[in-house]
Amino acid sequence: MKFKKILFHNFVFFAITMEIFFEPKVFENKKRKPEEFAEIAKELRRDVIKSLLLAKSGHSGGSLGTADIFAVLFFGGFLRYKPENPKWEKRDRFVLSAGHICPILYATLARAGFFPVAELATLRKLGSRLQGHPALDTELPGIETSAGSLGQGISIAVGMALSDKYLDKNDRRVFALTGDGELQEGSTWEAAMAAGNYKLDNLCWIVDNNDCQIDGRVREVMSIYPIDKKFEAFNFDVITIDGHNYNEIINAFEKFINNHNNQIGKPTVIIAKTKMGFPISFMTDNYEWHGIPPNEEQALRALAELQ
Ligand SMILES: Cc1ncc(C[n+]2csc(CCOP(=O)(O)OP(=O)(O)O)c2C)c(N)n1
Ligand SMILES: [Mg+2]
Repeated sequence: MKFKKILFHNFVFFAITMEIFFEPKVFENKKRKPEEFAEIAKELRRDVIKSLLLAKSGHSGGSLGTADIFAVLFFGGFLRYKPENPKWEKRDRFVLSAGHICPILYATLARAGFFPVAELATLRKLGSRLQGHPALDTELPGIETSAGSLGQGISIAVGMALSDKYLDKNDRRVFALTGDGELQEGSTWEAAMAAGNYKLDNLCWIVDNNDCQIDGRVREVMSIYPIDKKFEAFNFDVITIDGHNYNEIINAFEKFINNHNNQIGKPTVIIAKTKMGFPISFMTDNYEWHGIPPNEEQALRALAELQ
């Protein structure tokens, strides 16, 4: 009986994975109307679901919940990059400090043209460039640093912004995204203190404030609130937004870019209120989706919701 069940299960998985196809569509990085981001974010979310299903492991919740932010940052003309020349010296940098949600970064980089979209099917496979956390040694185009040990990516981002502003004296901007549970890492506050002290107006720190972490609500596990007051105390320009509202995301990035252009002498933090797993009905705002992939049936339901 058990054997039959396993056979059936494998058959269903095989049948479904045969259906999984990544249409090789890429998106331009240009100024867009807010409503244009909906279709891009949907494509990114479909990529996340498909690659996690094929990997049979990985982090669904944060990857889905931040898709709207990724769509605007990479495809709205805010982050400057050239996919055909990933090391272009005038590029801005994006650092995913919350390295565990790399499926959304991989989907974004692929859809921007950094590497073939079909490679998304190799997530977490042995020998793949798409490891479970971003790793520099895989030489995946578009990855600026390894990350995954919480708190480290943001410190690296602060170091990048410091050297850009004071050593190289260039025009580069550094964008970095941390989780909110990640703010429980002491080193994040050391990074914040340094960024504020050194007036890093070339740094845009995005906090994915979903109030969920690996095993509960952030406010219940160990509260990091009030986040805004803490960053204000460290000399940040604080912008709080609904992380699923394209207008608000666009305005926040525009504000940061003005802050940088006007050399306000403060880093910017965007506290993005998001929902883990959004907008999938059975995942939304549920921390149990922090670190698991959908099974076949769940993936099909999710893809149907993303039509
Ligand atoms: C230093 C360190 N400690 C623990 C972990 C394991 N870990 C990975 S993600 C995570 C939860 C982080 O919460 P949050 O930043 O809110 O991310 P979300 O669950 O919202 O995706 C933990 C504890 C880690 N990667 N690094
Ligand atoms: Mg979180």
